[in-house]
Amino acid sequence: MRCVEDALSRRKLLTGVLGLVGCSDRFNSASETGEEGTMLGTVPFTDEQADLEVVSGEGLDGRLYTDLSKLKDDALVTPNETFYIRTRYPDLLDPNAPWKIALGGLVESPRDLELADLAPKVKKDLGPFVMECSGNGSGAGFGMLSAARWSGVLALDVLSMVNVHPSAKRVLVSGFDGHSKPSERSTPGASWVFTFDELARAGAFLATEMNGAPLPRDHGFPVRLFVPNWYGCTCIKWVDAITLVDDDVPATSQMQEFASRTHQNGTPALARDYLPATMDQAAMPVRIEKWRIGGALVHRVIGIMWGGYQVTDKLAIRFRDDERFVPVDVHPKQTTNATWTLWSHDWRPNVTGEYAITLRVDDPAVPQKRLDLGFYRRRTAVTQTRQV
Ligand SMILES: Nc1nc2c(c(=O)[nH]1)N[C@H]1C(S)=C(S)[C@@H](COP(=O)(O)O)O[C@H]1N2
Ligand SMILES: [Mo]
Repeated sequence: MRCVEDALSRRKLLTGVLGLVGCSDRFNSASETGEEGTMLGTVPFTDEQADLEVVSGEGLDGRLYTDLSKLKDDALVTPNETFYIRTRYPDLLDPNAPWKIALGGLVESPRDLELADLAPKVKKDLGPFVMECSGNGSGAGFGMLSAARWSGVLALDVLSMVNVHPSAKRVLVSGFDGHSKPSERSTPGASWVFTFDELARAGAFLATEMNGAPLPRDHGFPVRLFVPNWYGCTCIKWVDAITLVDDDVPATSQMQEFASRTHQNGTPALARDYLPATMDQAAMPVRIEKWRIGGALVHRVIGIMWGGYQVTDKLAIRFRDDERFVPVDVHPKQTTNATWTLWSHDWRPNVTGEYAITLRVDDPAVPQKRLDLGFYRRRTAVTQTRQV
């Protein structure tokens, strides 16, 4: 790492004055070379006009988009107030009624679980985990993506509270979706079917707390499902039923609605024909800073990588489709796929004009469906090159 090798001694000298530590501050303010530059401002992405961090709409059309440009290495958890929202608290829910989850289907004796039954099994601080809406996109400033620390009860611990019949092969998790206003875009009735193995492998849990506070209403109060590394559409909010089912159950309306966004082969009729709605390795830029460093202009592109099934050090970037991909600088190294990791890249374009920023992982062994599709491409206009 250039930063460590060349700049550490100089940085040490500066540390006392500027309060900088190592070079992880690169995502915040200091220059990569250790030579102090001046940040001149930020450059916007082209054609992205989403209103960020304001709640809009109601019920199934309720939204809030997280402002990812604020991500910094000391601010990698999204506060509850600005965590993205897809579907707001159903107005037909009574927040004061005692909560019950009907645990039934192919079990010996069905029962209603109360919050008091779950409380002793809550595991604190299971996170941080990212969650992304499978319908994320430029219309939302790509802000249907956030990370939080979660507490909750592992799904397998919930299932161990009943005797499961041997014919039970899958688990249907359903949430309340009573909205008095019909939606303009979405189908009500949130539910998803999982195998035991999928729940176990993902470490799925019924979340009761988010960032150390009770779940906010819009995020599923009092109980939601969280499936680490699966798309948000599987993370059912206001969970009110868990039903053990056999291998022939139909796909739910939610699974069908989200089939293309979770990259299924068509829209299968049966739950067992769905692929896990997991997130392949993904990455995108979230902020472009303009710096003057030693008389030269540098566009510092800051971004995130998330999703994926194994850590990688092969993330690469290009700015035009006819360019070669060059490695980006991930520091500190990616150590987990559970939450996002920051990267940065100092870019010195020679000509002004429009650029399309594309990332990919230079490793054929790493599944990256959405990167292959150019799903997270963001464009920017360069109005100034080299000299300042
Ligand atoms: N009951 C219910 N649960 C739901 C939904 C819904 O409409 N109703 N939307 C799903 C979708 S598509 C996403 S992306 C996540 C969003 O969770 P969040 O609003 O807490 O970010 O919730 C999921 N759980
Ligand atoms: Mo979603």
